[in-house]
Amino acid sequence: MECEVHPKANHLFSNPPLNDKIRLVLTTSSARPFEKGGHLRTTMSGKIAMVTGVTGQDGSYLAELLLEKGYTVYGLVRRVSQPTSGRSLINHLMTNEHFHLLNGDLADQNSIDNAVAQTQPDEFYNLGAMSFVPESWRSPMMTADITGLGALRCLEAIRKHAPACRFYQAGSSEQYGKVRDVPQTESTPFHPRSPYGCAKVFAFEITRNYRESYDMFACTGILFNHESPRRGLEFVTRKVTMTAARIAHGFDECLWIGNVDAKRDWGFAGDYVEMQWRMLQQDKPGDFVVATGRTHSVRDMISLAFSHVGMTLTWSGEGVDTIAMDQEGNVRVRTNPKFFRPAEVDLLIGDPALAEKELGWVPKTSFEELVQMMVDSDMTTVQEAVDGGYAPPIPPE
Ligand code: NDP
Ligand code: GDR
Repeated sequence: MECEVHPKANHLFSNPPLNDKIRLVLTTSSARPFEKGGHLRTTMSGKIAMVTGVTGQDGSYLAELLLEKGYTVYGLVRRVSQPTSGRSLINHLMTNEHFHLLNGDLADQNSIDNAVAQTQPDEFYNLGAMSFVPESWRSPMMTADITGLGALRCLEAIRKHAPACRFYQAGSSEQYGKVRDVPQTESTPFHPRSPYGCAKVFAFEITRNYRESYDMFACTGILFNHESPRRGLEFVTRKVTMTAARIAHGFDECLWIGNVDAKRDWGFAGDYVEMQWRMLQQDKPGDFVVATGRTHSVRDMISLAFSHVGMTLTWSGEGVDTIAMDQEGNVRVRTNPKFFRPAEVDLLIGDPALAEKELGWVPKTSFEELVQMMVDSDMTTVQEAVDGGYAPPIPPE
């Protein structure tokens, strides 16, 4: 069975209009120009990369980076009934003749096998996952299947159909969970605290095992939290920056939050995808911590974000009684127990020394610049909604 090149619906790309030649290539299976020996191949001399999770925060930045570097990029996307919605982060790439979507699902071995067999990628980036930690307690089986077994399915597809392909696995600081060392390094033992963290530990171990068992070029980046204006609205930083923007425009009174004492090592996603690419350019495969080496509490992140919309917060209370007031005495932050987790990861701070020493990688964007960037972006988004007469985005409950 051949995997289908995803049809690029014209109405998605009406501005700028879709090039006629590209439309012909991509909308009819008989018009594929790349077929040679039954394989889809690129007509340019650059490398071929496959990216799962291409519609997400990291996938969209990584696809941009790889296209800039001259790669042909195949994004593996889940079939949706209405392809016009839910792919907003990559709409701007759809007219690029070196960017293609293939239907596939990390739950389905056949679809990954077919995609790998037909595209013969040089590099495979597995960024797809159920990535929201609280959801992993509600859906632990699905999380284990997609976030954990999904990595194994990618490795199997590569082993069988393209064994020289280099593999990147999106590992997580959630693997450390209840941390044994401060800061966390490549040799810190794992103690995951959520089904998501457990699934990522499995993915890490199976990636290492395939490297050792089959001599595959397979690496895991153990990435600490990284954020951007493209971050999903359910994650704490984006929830905070969007809510601050909504409050500044009068849409909300206050932010409802969970544990503000948790500490995270937050970096900028645009910096981190550069390191994902560098890991696959090494001479030998290996695993790396990707972090800033600085940590901040959720409370401090909220104070910083609100200061950018002109509110100076004063905090009081503890645990579920925590609140924060602005300089005029309005309560701007309240706590809701439903945002607390069954088991929390209290403190994460990564040591990126090996990444700098071996691959020359250092994060370029500071925490302060990151928060400013996200607040500015959300202020613009809300202002555009006001000007356009439609409702601005609301972070999910
Ligand atoms: P996102 O949640 O933004 O994106 C997740 C992606 O996975 C989406 O493209 C989603 O597709 C895709 N996906 C989900 N389920 C499936 C499936 N069954 N089959 C195929 N694709 C699927 O995550 P990020 O971009 O933030 O993170 C990228 C990766 O890095 C993830 O693996 C995450 O766990 C990991 N990570 C992220 C960190 C961070 O701070 N951002 C830190 C450490 C690790 P769809 O659009 O269809 O939902
Ligand atoms: P995390 O990110 O779980 O670290 O996983 P998230 O932004 O969801 O939480 C960070 C910390 O903030 C606390 N918190 C809240 N979190 C959310 N989402 N909503 C709230 O209202 C809230 N209040 C407090 C949390 O308890 C937590 O301590 C992210 C994901 O991208 C994973 O996929 C990735 O692997 C890890 O980062 C590294």
